[in-house]
Amino acid sequence: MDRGELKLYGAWASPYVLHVRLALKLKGLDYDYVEENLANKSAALLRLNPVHRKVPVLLHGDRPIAESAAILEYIDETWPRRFPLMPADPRERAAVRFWCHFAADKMIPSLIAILRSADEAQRAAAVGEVRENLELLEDELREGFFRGRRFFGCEKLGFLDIVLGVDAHFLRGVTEVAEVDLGEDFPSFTSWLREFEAQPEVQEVLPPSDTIVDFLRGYRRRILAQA
Ligand SMILES: N[C@@H](CCC(=O)N[C@@H](CS)C(=O)NCC(=O)O)C(=O)O
Repeated sequence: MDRGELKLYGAWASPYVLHVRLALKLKGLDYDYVEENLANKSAALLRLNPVHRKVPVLLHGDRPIAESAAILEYIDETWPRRFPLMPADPRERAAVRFWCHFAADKMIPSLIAILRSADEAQRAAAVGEVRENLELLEDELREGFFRGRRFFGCEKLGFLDIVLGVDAHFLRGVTEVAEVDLGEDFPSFTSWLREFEAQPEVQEVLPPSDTIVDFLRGYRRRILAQA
């Protein structure tokens, strides 16, 4: 494929953009990358994603695709033989989509709530939500549809590993910034996350924890200053 064919509009600290970058890395696809300033978005981004005006947007030739989950599915369906991301079985595909919605609708909002918490009561409520979410994931890994697997994608990373793994990498950063100690309460989740983070493609794509922590500290400082 011609390198000029794929162009990704992103922001380096966006988990949604990192989902796409990791999928492209696992697929072995080259692409041009445009770093957006989200405080002053380019005319190109506004034209390519007029509905949400957000990153990521993937441009394939002259076709823009927005929304990270839709982009991941597009990449997987366009290059199905390179490192398949979605399972073949419909029941398993449904489970993957279910937990991707869980990540977007419950996991990420609970992390943002911790970063935005302005007093101890808000912080405790947000930490409680994160704990509840982790308990659900822990149960899923131990007893649910994906039990007994090394990764959600079995022996190799799959669609759900990408989404939950990147988000969980940010969760680590959030717990450090907010000084939340999760202790040893989620052993299956913790060992899955460790294996995910040890994969060479993940290490190449994800910013180091320190960099994420600095970014999240800055984000929290700005939010609290506006309150
Ligand atoms: N549901 C979208 C969420 C994308 C998103 O929230 N992107 C953020 C960066 S993390 C963004 O572009 N924010 C800019 C804005 O809200 O104006 C997806 O999965 O792609």
